Order: sequence, then structure tokens, then C-alpha cells
Amino acid sequence: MVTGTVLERDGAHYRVLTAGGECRAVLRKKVKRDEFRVVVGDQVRLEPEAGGDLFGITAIEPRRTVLERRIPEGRGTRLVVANLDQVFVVTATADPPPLLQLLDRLLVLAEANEIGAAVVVNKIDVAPAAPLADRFLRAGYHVIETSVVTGAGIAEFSGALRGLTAVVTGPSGAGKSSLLNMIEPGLGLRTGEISRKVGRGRNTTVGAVMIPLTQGGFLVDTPGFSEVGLWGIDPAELASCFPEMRPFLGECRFQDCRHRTEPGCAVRAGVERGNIAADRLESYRVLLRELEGAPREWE
Ligand SMILES: Nc1nc2c(ncn2[C@@H]2O[C@H](COP(=O)(O)OP(=O)(O)O)[C@@H](O)[C@H]2O)c(=O)[nH]1
Ligand SMILES: [Mg+2]
Ligand SMILES: [Zn+2]
Repeated sequence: MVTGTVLERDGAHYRVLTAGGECRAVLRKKVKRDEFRVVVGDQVRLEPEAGGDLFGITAIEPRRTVLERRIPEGRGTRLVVANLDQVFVVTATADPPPLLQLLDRLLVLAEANEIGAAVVVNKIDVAPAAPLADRFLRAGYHVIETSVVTGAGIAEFSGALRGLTAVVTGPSGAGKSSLLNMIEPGLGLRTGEISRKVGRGRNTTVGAVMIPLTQGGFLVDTPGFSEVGLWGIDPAELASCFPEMRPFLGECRFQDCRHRTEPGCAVRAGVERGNIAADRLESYRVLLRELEGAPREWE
């Protein structure tokens, strides 16, 4: 039996990486009938199709994680990528200035989908890493400080990616493409682009692509990541997506406390004592408003 990792979908064909190299595969009828949806990142079982070098996908191995996005007009959800281990949220120290609420939102997305999350503070040659790095360290995240200019932290970032299936995300201009080019020079990603869509030259594609790394592991390039909404998150669960808030969650006076103005709120007390950063609570509140205001009828 041959197994492989689905790297990319192209219409009815899937590009699959096996121990013996890359091959092209199609869904076997049985898999189709069972309405299995094969997505990028899936581990699949393959059998040779009669005549030709095509393989048939006969089964999908159980998924470790899934990332979904909602399809508009109440048409349900679509899997974006399977078996993602880790999300690296990249920010620059400056130029462009860090967008704290955007970074927190991406971290919450990972948490809510039970995918590991870490922060990369890049451009430490431009401005000191400390205030930004400390903010995320105190929130409980692993933080890697890097500079593409001096090479600082690149080996550490590379080591953190090794063997994992990871997404590298973050605001435009933070240095994602530059970092990845240093880790995998063969990638040849364009840098300094105004829009990554322009850089990719394939702006109609919504599918994810898995890129095998020489050192082992995969990078997932998914235009879908930032589109993965917060819609799936129960507002009551949101605070538990902030690691530093978790120790306080059972301690509020009201069991259904949303940590706004309720009396006896242990999370707010945690902010007053300096255990939780005030701007993290602010990010929580922004996301909570969004979740509570989101239309629920499609779920
Ligand atoms: N000074 C400095 N500039 C960087 C660093 N990393 C990236 N850049 C520059 O920042 C700009 C945006 O980088 P890019 O990799 O395209 O960012 P992306 O949009 O996140 O992919 C480019 O002009 C890079 O040369 C860094 O560590 N230090
Ligand atoms: Mg880029
Ligand atoms: Zn509370």
C-alpha cells in the first residue's frame, strides 16, 4: 500500500507526495460516493490506476486538524487545509508598525482550531524587539526574534519549522517572503510586493498549496487562512483562546461572565494586577463584539 500527502488540487487531479516521489492522483469512485472531500494536507492511500501513471485515492487517513471557512449564502463550510500543526504569526518591530489586534486575531484563529501558534518578531535590526516580544511572551506564546538583514534568529525559526506542517501568516510587509526565502532559497518568493496576489500571479486560486521543505516538513501557502472566519467560535469560548486568560476563567463571579463590566470578573482583576495585558483584553472585546454581531443562522 502506498500513502502520500496531498500537495495541491488541480481540478479533478491531485498532486500527491509519496516516499517514492510526486505523483498525480484522482478520486476512486468509492471515495467519491462516500462524499469524502480530499483537501490539501490530507494523508491518502493510493492504488495504481489501470494503465498509465495515474493513481487512485482509495482512502483518507484520519485528520489531526482541519481548517474550514464558511461559504457565503448559507452553503455550509469548506475545508481549506488538513493536518496543519503550527501557525507562525509574523510581525515587524516597525515598518510597517505592528497591528496588535490583527496579530491577536490570527493567534485566536489558530487556538480555536487547536493548531499550535507562535509569533515571529522580525526586523529586529530596525527597532528593538523587546516591547512587542514581551507582550506575546507574557501571553504565553513562543516568540522568535529575527532579522533578515543580520541573520539573527533565522536558524531558530528554521528549527521551529522542521518536520511540521506550518502556515506562515501575518500582515503584508512584515517579512514573511524574505524569511522563507532564507530558510528555503529555492522558493524564490518575491519580496516587497504590494499585494501577494500580484506576486503569485494566480489571484483566482482559492486552494492551498503545500510546499515540501528540504529540511523536512511542509509550508502551507493558503490564501484562505485570513479568510478563515471566527464564525465557528462560541462567544462563551473566546476567552479560552487567550492562553493567559485561561487560569482566571473559572474564577469570575458569574459563570457566563463575558469579562466586560460584570462585577467580580477575575479576568479584569487579572488586568488590574498586571497578569493580563490591557491591550489583550481589548483585542478580546473587539473579537467578542464581532462574534456576537455575526449572523448565526448559517451555522
Ligand atoms: N530591515 C529589514 N527589512 C526586512 C526584513 N525582512 C524583510 N524586510 C524587507 O521588508 C519588505 C517586505 O518584506 P516581504 O518579505 O516582502 O514581506 P511580506 O509581505 O510579509 O512577504 C521588503 O522590502 C524586505 O526586503 C528585516 O528583517 N529587516
Ligand atoms: Mg510576501
Ligand atoms: Zn469575567
